[in-house]
Amino acid sequence: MFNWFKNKFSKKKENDENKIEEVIEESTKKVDEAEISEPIFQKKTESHEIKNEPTFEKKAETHEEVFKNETIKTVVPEKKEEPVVKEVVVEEKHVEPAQKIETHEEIKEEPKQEVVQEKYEEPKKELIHAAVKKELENTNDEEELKDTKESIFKRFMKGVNKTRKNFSYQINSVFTENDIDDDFYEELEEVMVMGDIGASTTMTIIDILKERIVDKGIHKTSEAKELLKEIILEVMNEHIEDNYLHLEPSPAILMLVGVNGVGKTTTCGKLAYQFKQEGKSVAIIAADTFRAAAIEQLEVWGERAGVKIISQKEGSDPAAVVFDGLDYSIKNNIDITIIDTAGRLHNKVNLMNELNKVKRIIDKKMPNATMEVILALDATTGQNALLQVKEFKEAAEITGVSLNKLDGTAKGGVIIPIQYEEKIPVKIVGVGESIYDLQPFEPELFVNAIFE
Ligand SMILES: Nc1nc2c(ncn2[C@@H]2O[C@H](COP(=O)(O)OP(=O)(O)O)[C@@H](O)[C@H]2O)c(=O)[nH]1
Ligand SMILES: [Mg+2]
Repeated sequence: MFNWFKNKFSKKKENDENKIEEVIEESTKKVDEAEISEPIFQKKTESHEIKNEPTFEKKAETHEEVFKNETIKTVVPEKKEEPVVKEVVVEEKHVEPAQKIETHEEIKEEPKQEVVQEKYEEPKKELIHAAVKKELENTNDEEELKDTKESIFKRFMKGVNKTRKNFSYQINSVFTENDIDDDFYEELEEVMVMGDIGASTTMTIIDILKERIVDKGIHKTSEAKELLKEIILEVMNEHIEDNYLHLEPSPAILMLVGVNGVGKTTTCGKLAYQFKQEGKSVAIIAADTFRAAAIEQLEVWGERAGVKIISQKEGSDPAAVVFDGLDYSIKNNIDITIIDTAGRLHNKVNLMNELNKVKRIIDKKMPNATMEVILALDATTGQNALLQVKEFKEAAEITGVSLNKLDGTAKGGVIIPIQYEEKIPVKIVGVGESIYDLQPFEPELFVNAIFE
C-alpha cells in the first residue's frame, strides 16, 4: 500500500494561515494599485467568524454569496480568442449561480466502477512509494525488502533516465584520477550549470565542496565524488521539511495550478487513480472552464480513474464550479477533492484574483479542509520552470511542485534549485503519459539516480 501522506500538518496549518494573511494583504495592495474601487478582502472579520462555525453546515448558498458586498474586477485576458470574464458586481440579494447545468441528482450518480476495474488492474508493486522503505526496514524478510527496494529504484530510474544519462556522463568526466585544482572546480561548475542546477545553487554547492575537501584532506578528484553527492542532498533538504503530500485527515483538497500545457489535467487523473488505489474516495472539480477540451479531457481521465468529475459548461465562472463541486464532496463524504484550474492567467493580479476567489470559496465551504496547492511544471522547460515557481509563489501559497514530463528531458537538475532557492518541495514527478506514470519524489533516490 502507498503512503503518500504524513500527519504533520498542524504546524503547517499555522504557517499556512500566516501565509494566507500575507497573500490577502499583498493582493489587496496590488488591486488597489490597479485602481479597483473597493478592496477585495475587506471582509476579514467575516471570514474569521466563518472559521468558528462547524464545517459542512452551511447550506443553500451560492458561490456569489461568498463574494456579496464585494466588487470583483477581473482583468480581461489579453488573448482575444479566450472567453472574456467581465467585471462582476455582486448584488446583496440572493442570486442563483448562473451556470448550473448539472443537478445534484446527476452529480450523485456513482462512477462506473465496474468498467474501470475491467480495464485497469491493481498498480504494480514497483509503484510503491519510497516512503514505505521505512516500514519495510522493519521487516525481517530480506528478500522482500531487497525486491521492493530494487523495483522502486528501477521505476524511478525510468523517469530520470535522460537526466541521469546526461548528468552522470558529464560528472564522471570531471571526477578522474587527476589532482584537485582550479580547472576541476571550473569544469564541475560548468557541468552543474548545464545540468540545470542553476548558477546560484551551483556556487553554493561548490563553496561547500571546497571547504569539505580541505577539511577532509582530499587530493584526488575521484575521492570528491561521494562528497558532492552528499552535499547536493544536504542542499536539497536544507529548507524542506519533507516531500510528502499532506492530505490527511479527510476532507482534503488538492488544487493544481500552473500555466497551460504543463500537465495539470494529466496529473489530476493520475493522482485520482492512485488515491483511489489507496482506498480514498476521490472527486475532481473541473475548474478549467476556459476550454471545452479541458473538461472533456478530464472526463476521460475520470473514467479511467473511476472518479466523479464535477464540471459545468465552458466559460462558466470557476468559482461557481468549485462551489458546486465542494457541495458534492461534502454530501458524499469525499476524502480527497482534486481541483484542476485554468492556466491562461498570465497577468499576476488577474491570476491572484482568480486563485483567491477559489480559495475563499474553499474557506467558506470547507474551512477545516487539509489543503495542498500543487504547482505543476514542465521539466523540459528547465530554468523557465524555476521562474514559474517565483511567479506563482507570489500569487498563491504553493505547498509543493509536481514536476511533469521528467521522462522527456535531461533538465531534471532544476529540482535542486526549486528546493534550495525557492524552498518549495517537489512532491511528485510525472514520468510519462499513462495513468501509472506518476511518482512520489524522494530526494535521496533522485541524487543516487543521477550519480549512477
Ligand atoms: N511525457 C510526458 N507527457 C506528459 C506528462 N504529463 C503530461 N504530459 C503531456 O503533456 C500534455 C499537456 O498535458 P495537460 O495535462 O493537458 O496540461 P495542462 O494544460 O496543464 O492541463 C499532454 O499531451 C500530456 O499527455 C508526463 O509526465 N510525461
Ligand atoms: Mg488542463
